[in-house]
Amino acid sequence: MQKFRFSLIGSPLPERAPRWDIFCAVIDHYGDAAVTWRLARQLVAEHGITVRLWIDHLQPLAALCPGLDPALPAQRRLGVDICLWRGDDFPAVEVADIVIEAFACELPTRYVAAMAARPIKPRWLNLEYLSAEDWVAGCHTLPSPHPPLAKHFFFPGFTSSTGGLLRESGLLERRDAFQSSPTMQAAFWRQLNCQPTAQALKVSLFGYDNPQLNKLLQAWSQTPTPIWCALPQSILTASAGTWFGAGKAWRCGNLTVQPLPFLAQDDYDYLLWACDLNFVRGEDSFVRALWAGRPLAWHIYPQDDAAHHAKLQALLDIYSPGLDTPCAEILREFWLSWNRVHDHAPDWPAWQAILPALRRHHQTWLAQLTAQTDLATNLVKFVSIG
Ligand code: TRH
Repeated sequence: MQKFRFSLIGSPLPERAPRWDIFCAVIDHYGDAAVTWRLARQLVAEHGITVRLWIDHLQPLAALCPGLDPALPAQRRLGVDICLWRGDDFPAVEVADIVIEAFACELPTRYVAAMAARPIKPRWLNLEYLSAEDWVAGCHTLPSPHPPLAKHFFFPGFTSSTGGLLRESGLLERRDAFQSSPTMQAAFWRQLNCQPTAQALKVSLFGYDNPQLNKLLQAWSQTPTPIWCALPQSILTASAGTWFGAGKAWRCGNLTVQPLPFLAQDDYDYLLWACDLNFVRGEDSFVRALWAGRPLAWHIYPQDDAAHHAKLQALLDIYSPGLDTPCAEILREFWLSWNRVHDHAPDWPAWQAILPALRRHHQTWLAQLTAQTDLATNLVKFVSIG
């Protein structure tokens, strides 16, 4: 366990262990809760930090962490104090030493006033969304003055000039142990009460509503080799059910789809590790699929102004180098069509043909990412140097 000493603005170092407050406003889906919960757990488990997670909706967190009771406004899980927070009706609590505002959520006025009133001002960071765009490195750790406080931007990212990616210690070793053990994999499938078709390509499918799904299912049903698709609960479950037809088995040609409940966050990792190809979305499932070490198709979080197109392109630009040109083009085309940047049907036969090359490439690329420091450690280092 690594520990750092913290300097607070204009102050001597405190005697006691530092306390962190992480604030999360759930915009939609699971990502905001998923990232802040993952970070909070890692800070407690690996850095010995006392963490309160203030979150304005407990339901998404309860889906990720089944032991959590969404009816309880305050509870402790895995060492993290989880507190329900609603708008500006905020209790008078002692301000933490380090305050993380996730994804530019607005902190309660009363809390900010208490931060400003503290003789020793807390460190205040805005943890931003993940993007591979070039400008991120230039904005990472920039200050934003809020006299008498100072807030700093902290950007996750893919290079050592950014805050890095969430990756808990020992994750890759646990993944390797699982992926090299048929016994562990069989036990996992048993626990989910399902049995992948023998010799099938195993695919997991998680994403946003997507009119391209029907074309993909059609292509999968016509492949010469079997495809077995694990479908944890998402909006795609209903779409796939409609495609198969009410009351019908989820089988067509060489395709079998296995609907699953929404899995606990830690179990979802096992699913990603157990599959040959993962369709993921948003931010956190995408990062977890990277660490799974298997090829992936990413449905990026769609934004009204199509700002996500540039983000998708930026990721392709850093991910593709090293792939030969035809493979890089197939990868790009497939991701663009899955994200409906254009309306061509996803070219499954072309994609399937390059899967072995993609798998090799992914592992090489991942080795570079793995060499970088993880986001939680970078955060702890940043606040420790003042
Ligand atoms: O749910 P999301 O679409 O969240 C989104 C994105 O984070 C987006 O960038 C953000 O702007 C928006 O929220 C507000 O996708 P994401 O980020 O992948 O989060 C899903 C989480 O759910 C992730 O931690 C994986 C987890 N998960 C499970 O725990 N069990 C499951 O069965 C599945 C399918 C996912």
